[in-house]
This record gives sequence, C-alpha cells and structure tokens, in this order.
Amino acid sequence: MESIDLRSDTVTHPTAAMREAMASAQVGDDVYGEDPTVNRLQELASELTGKQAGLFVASGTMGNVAAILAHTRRGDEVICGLQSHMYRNEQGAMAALAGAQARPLQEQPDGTLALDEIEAAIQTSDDHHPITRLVTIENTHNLCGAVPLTAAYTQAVGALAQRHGLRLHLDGARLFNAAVAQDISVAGLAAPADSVSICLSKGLSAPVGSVLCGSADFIRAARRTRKVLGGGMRQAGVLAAAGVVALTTMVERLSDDHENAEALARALAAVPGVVLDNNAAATNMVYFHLDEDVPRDASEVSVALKENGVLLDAFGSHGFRAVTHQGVSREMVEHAVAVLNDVLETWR
Ligand code: TLP
Repeated sequence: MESIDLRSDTVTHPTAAMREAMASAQVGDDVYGEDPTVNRLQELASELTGKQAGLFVASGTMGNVAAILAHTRRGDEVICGLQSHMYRNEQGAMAALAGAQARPLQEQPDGTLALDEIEAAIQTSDDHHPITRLVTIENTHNLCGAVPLTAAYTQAVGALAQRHGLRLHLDGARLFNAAVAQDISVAGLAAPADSVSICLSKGLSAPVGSVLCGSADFIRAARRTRKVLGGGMRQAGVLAAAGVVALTTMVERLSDDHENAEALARALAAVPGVVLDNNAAATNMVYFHLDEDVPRDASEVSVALKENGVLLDAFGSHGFRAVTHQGVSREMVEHAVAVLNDVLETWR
C-alpha cells in the first residue's frame, strides 16, 4: 500500500479533471484584470459566498493578510482567537505587515469566542487606547478540532460587530467543510462577514490558491494590498482553472472525508494508550493524544509510524492531528490505526 498521509488536507493532489482544465485554460494578464479564467473563478467564489466580488490569491495566508491590510490602519486593534491561524500561524503578519495589534481571546471548547468577551475587549475612544477595528473568526476552527461554527453564532458576532462599527473577517479556509457538515450554504455561513477567505487547496484539492471575497469596495482595496504582497499574478488562469473545478466538483465529496474521520475516531478510541481530544471528527480532523502510560513521546511515535508508511505529525509532546482528505480511503484509515496499534503494542 502507498504511504498514508494524514498530516493535512493540504497534501491533496489535483484531480485528472483539474490537470486537463489547467492545460487548456484560457489566460490573460490578471494584473490588467484580463484573465478570463481568473475572472470566472472570482465570480464563482463570490456567488458561492454571497458577496459582490472575489480576488484570487496565492494562499490562505495571503488572503487573510491582504484582508487585514485592507481593513485596518497602523495601530488599530484586531480581536481574534488565541488559537486562530491568523494569530498563531501567520508569523504575526497583523503586526509585522499591517502594524495592527492583535487582541487574542481564548476560544471556548466549541471554537467560538464568547460574545460578552468580544464586547468587553472592544476599546473605547479614549486617547490612550488603540482603535478596535476588526473581529476575526475561523470556520472550521482548525486548532479547536476543525469544529464547524454555526450560522446563528456567526450572525450573532456579525450583529455585535455592526453595533460597534467594527468589521468582521472570516477565515474560511475550510468553510466548505463547515457548510457540508451542517448541510447549509456557504453563503449562509459567510453572510454576516464583511470579508471571507476560502481555500481551494485543502479538502477541495486544487494545487494552489484561495479566494478572498467581500464588497466591491473592499475587493478594490484588497486588490491593492495583494499587489504589495507580491500577489499580482499574470497568466494565473492556469492555476484558477483548477480552482473552478474544485468549486464545481469537489464540494459534495467532503462528506466522505467527514465519515472517514468519524471512522478514524471510532477506531482510535479502541486503541489502548490513545485518548481523543475535544470535538473529535467534527469535520475532517481528529486530534488525539497518548495517555501517560505510553512511555514514548509523540515525535518518537511519529517516526515509528513513518517507518511503517503512515505520515502523522506530532502536535506538542503527546498529541497528534490526523486529517482525512481525497487521498485517504476508509481502508487506509483502518490500516493506519492498525499500524499505530502495532507501534504502541511494541512498547506496552
Ligand atoms: N493550515 C495548515 C497549516 O498552516 C497549519 C494546515 O495544515 O492546517 N487558515 C487556516 C484555518 C488554516 O488551517 C490554514 C492552513 C491557513 C489559513 C493558511 O493557508 P495556506 O497554507 O494556504 O497559506
């Protein structure tokens, strides 16, 4: 059996249909706005998210950073999750590139920020204070178990932000997983947000790219901030073509990944020494850890798994994150758990 890669859904390869679409894509210079395939992708993404306009960007990180640069001015404050990708995994871009200050709040176990804590964190117009400008949320929330946030919660945050004159940005790297898991539209989940960034290159399996969506005015501003990030691409239709295939053919199948994650969680729960974390298999990720009886740390287990054809990254000293995706079948899930059981067995 080929190796089983549970490290992330970012490891997915483009499908045959994507490769064909890329080879025959019509292209133009996108900095002039003349690439028909990029324009088609942007229209499609903005329709699906229910926004006026979209902007093709190189990555989820670029989408989030371009959004921060467009929404904030130097010295502004951004209320965000302590475990959010924008706060933890983007090299402090809010501060480093936008000059904005993060005001991180600890998420609740379900990945949400408590509404009263958001409200309490909003700064007044006192001359001592930074100006609170933006709230960011993440759906699904990766580090809280890839848990999907509900439309009702997002609406409540949107209403709160509006009441205080703040903008809301949604990091929707896996918003399609959230929509499929709850059987609702992506537009429904994104409606309260002023901007949303969706990733094409995770569960949707395109090789590259994300789309940042919002009002026409916001996207005009973000187009400018994308340029200073080096994200003004030229004949990018070659890449966008795969994104069109991703959005039109790869969404429904995400439910297979969620079912495989459930099967993975069930099987892991039966392995002695393994403890599931919060929200196991809420969508396509299963976080788990080793109990204190296992005399090895996670990185040693990870090395032993790799020697046996299973790729799984350690998260901290005793934890792991396993991610299901297009390249992982039910049979592979079962085999991976059997390999983990065998590895742990040698140390029991
Ligand atoms: N997440 C990656 C790693 O960076 C951790 C992963 O393997 O999960 N928002 C969220 C919620 C993400 O999980 C990621 C990537 C991004 C943004 C950034 O996307 P890229 O990697 O395209 O810049």
